[in-house]
Amino acid sequence: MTMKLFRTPASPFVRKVVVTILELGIADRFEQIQTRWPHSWATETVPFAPDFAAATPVGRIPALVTEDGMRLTDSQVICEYLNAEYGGHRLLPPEGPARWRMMEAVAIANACLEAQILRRAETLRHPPERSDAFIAKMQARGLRCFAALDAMVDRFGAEPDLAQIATACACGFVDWRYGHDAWRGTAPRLGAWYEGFRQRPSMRATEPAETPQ
Ligand SMILES: N[C@@H](CCC(=O)N[C@@H](CS)C(=O)NCC(=O)O)C(=O)O
Repeated sequence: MTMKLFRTPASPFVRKVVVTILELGIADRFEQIQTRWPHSWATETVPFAPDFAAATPVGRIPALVTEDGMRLTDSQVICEYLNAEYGGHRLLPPEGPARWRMMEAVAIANACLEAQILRRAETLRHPPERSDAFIAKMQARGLRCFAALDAMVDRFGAEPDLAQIATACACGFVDWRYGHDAWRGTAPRLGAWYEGFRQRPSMRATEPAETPQ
């Protein structure tokens, strides 16, 4: 039985999961199901296809239904599940100081992604509801996260791991959605590292594109 992954091409959280799948070499175990999101997703509950509604009570992507029917609804949980059950913990150690050092970067990269998506949702609102102050707050949070990740680049190893994957997806999303953000100015070493990591086949195969509405 295959696992079902609900996805869109725009979501950086989905991208984290798909890059993880490709790096683990387990793509043949998944059926990837596209979901549709009209721009009103930013403020309203949009109609869900029945299979997506059955897969997640949260109504967000990524959502995974495992081979034994478990429903996992968060990209970090999904990546850790795949790493543990199908990857022999190759992308994140199961315990010990090395795990927590990696998780320190993972948490910052995930917060950076969250700020980018909250900013996107706010941008999709129409004036006068849209708050430029909130958008600026999310932009500033993202830039602080990039600066913090810049200071962690030295610990990234030659082999990919979940910290690098989450970080690269944050860099990729900001370039795609907010190309005018000067994040490389505050994070030059991260920018240089990303130029290498983005050439990996897993990253090239998951370049973001607009979500079907
Ligand atoms: N913490 C969650 C965040 C997932 C998330 O925010 N997904 C967005 C797309 S990038 C979504 O589905 N938004 C729809 C909504 O909030 O209604 C994760 O890591 O999976």
